[in-house]
Amino acid sequence: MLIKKTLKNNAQMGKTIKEKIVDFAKELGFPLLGVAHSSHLSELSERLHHWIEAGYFGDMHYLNREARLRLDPAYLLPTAKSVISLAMPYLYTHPGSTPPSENTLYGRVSVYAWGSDYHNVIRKKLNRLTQFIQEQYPKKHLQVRSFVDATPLLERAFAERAGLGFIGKNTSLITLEYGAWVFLAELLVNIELEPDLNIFADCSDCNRCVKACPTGALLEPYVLDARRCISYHTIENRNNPIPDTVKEKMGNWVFGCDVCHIACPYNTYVVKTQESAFLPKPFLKDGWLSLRTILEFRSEKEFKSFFAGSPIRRVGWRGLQRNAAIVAGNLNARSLRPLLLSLRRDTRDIPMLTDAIDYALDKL
Ligand code: B12
Ligand code: SF4
Ligand code: SF4
Repeated sequence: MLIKKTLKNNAQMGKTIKEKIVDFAKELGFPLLGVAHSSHLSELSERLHHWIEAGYFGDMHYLNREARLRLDPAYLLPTAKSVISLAMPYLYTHPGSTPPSENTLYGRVSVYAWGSDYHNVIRKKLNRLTQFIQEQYPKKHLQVRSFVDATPLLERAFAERAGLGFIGKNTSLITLEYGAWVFLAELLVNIELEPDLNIFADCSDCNRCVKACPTGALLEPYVLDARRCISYHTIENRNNPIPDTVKEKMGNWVFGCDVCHIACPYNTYVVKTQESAFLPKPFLKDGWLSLRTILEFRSEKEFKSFFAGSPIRRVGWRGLQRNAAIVAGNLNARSLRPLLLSLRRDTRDIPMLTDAIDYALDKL
C-alpha cells in the first residue's frame, strides 16, 4: 500500500499543475478535460441573439433573460481567467429500437436519463476537484466556481473552445472518443492555465441528423427550434399541452429524444461509460418504461418515490402521464383504453392531460 502510494507520488512529481488536475479529473471519472480562455464568446453573439429574437427558446424564459450572461464567464466570476471544461461519458449501451418484450407496452427514454440524475453525480465530483485544485495553490487566494447544466453559460461552446470536441449540426458537442454521449461541466478559476487547442474535426458534408429529426426541429444546421423539439416538449414543457404537430411525431418517446444522436456516425463506435451511477435504473428495461406503470401512478408522492434520484422526475407526475397517453395513442395501445378513460375522469381540470388523453382515445 505504502509502496503504491510512494510510486504514485513520484510519478506526480515533475508534472505541471494542469497535468495533475487532468490526472485527478480522470480518477474522478472525467476522462476529458480542456482549458479555454475565459474571454467573451463574441464570435457567437450574433447567432445567439438571432436564436433568442426568433423565440426558439419556447417557454424556457431563463434562456432569454440570461442571454448576455451565457456568452461571458465574467458575469459568473468577475476575476475568471480560465474555463476548465469537463466531459463525463454516459452511454452504457447503445439504445435498441425495439422494446424488450411484445407483451408490455413501453415508452422510450433518452439514454441520458437511464441512470441517476447527472446533476447530483457530477456536482459531488466537481466539489472534490475544486478542493484538489485549491490544494495545488496553498499560497494563492484562489477563486473557483463550478457549474453543471443549470448555468447561464454556453457550456457546449466553451467545451469546443477548450478542445473537448466540436459542435455538430444537431448543436451537440461531439467528442472523438465518446461521441456526443457526454455530459458537460465547468470550473471557472482566477488563474491562467495553459489553454488547449481546438480539435480538427467537423460534420463535413454529413446532414444525417437534420434529415432524421422527426419534427424538423433542426431548422437548418446548428439551429434548433425548441418549440418543435420532442426533447423539449417531453422534458421541459411541463404544464402545457403538446402541440398537435409534435404529438404524432413523438412516436414512442416518453421522456427525451435521441433521434439526432442515434443518426450521427460519430456516436456509433464510442467508448462506453465507466460510471456505475449511469447504469439503467431497475425500472427501465434497456431504456424502456412501461406505459401502464406511468398511467397508474395515483399521486405525486408515489411518482416521486418511484423515480427517486432519476432525472425523469423533472417532467412531473402529470407531465409524464401526458407523454405516456400520447405514446399510447401512437402505439395504438387498445389494452390501455380503460385506464385512459378512468384517468380522463379523474383529471378533467388538467387541460394538458385531457388534451393528450383525447388524442389517444381518438386514435384507439
Ligand atoms: C436549454 C437546453 C436544452 C433545450 C434546447 C437545446 C438547444 N440545442 O439549445 C432542449 C430541452 C431541447 C435540450 C435538449 C437536449 N439536451 Co440540453 N441543454 C440545454 C441547456 C440548459 C442550455 C443550452 C442553450 O444555451 N441553448 C441555447 C442555444 C442558442 O445554445 P446552444 O445549444 O449552445 O447552441 C448554439 C451554439 O452551439 C452555437 N454554436 C456554438 N459553436 C458553434 C460553432 C459553429 C461552427 C456553429 C455554426 C455554431 C456554433 O450555435 C447554436 C445555435 O445558436 C444546456 C446546458 C448549458 N448551460 O449550456 C443543456 C445541454 C446542452 N443539454 C444536453 C443534453 C445531453 C441534451 C439532450 C441530448 C437530452 C436528450 N436526449 O433529450 C438533448 C439534445 C438535443 C439537441 N440536439 O440539442 C447537454 C449536451 C451535451 C453535449 N454533448 O452536447 C448540455 C450541455 C447539458 C450538460 N451539462 O451536459 N437541451
Ligand atoms: S432531440 Fe429529437 S426532436 Fe429534438 S432536434 Fe434532436 S431529433 Fe429533433
Ligand atoms: S449526424 Fe452528421 S451532420 Fe449531424 S452532428 Fe453528426 S456528423 Fe454532424
